[in-house]
Amino acid sequence: MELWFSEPHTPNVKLSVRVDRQVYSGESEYQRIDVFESPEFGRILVLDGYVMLTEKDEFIYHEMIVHVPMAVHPNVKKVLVIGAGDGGAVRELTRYPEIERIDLVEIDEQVIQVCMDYLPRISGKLTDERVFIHYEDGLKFVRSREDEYDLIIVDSTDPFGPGEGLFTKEFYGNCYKALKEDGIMVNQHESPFYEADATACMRAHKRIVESFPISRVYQAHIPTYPSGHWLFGFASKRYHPVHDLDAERWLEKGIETRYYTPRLHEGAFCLPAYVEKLLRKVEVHG
Ligand code: AG3
Repeated sequence: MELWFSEPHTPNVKLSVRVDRQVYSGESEYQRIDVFESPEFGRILVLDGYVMLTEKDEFIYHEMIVHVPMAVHPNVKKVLVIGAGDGGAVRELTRYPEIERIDLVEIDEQVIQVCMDYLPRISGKLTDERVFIHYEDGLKFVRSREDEYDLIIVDSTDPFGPGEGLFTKEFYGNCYKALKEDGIMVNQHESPFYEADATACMRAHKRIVESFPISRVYQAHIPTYPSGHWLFGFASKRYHPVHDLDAERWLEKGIETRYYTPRLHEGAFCLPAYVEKLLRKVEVHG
């Protein structure tokens, strides 16, 4: 008997991955949570039917969402991570000894529990003593913060369901306020390729451009996400993502990576013409 997990990427396209077994299935207060074991991608975390990560390609996403801002900002001490109950972004952050405190805000306690139980290679650093977990809505959490963080990482789900509020103008404005005067916000920015994703992408970009003086988009290749072509947003009050990249300083830290390099960092901000055009549309016409 063959078992397959499928995620529809559009009404006409789906990604199917052969699975050996379903390791976990449950319904939390917020969403359905599934974990599968697969021969090609290892364990797969699925929320409400959407692939959040697989053991095989999660390093690409987590390295790109963390090391890009870390190689730009010269002095990150306090970080806020929103969403990302799987702990992947936190794992990459804990590799920097200079970081003193990481606040992780995840609305769904059950996601953290399931990842601790079934995805230890990803969630393993959630127990680091610098990590403080808050089971709260990220939207509400940032409302009351001011001038507090050097870096905010928004590692949300897609812009529907529990993650919807993390794509609003109000949320980005509050992130701006919660950042110190030279703070950086990085967010997962959806894919530019299929129409519905591209619309979400443009909407998010428009709101970020309106909230931050510096706002650029960068890309990575993530095989299990829709189209495999994924974007991230880099928004900042002072630092430019490429001009202020300090490759030497980052290399001296001796952090071993499998995807990120400072050379790739520069290249990641060079976008395909159709993506530039898409983004320019909302930049110019407000
Ligand atoms: N968060 C973004 C996942 C988006 C994937 N979308 C989809 N499969 N339709 C990933 C969380 C990893 N820490």
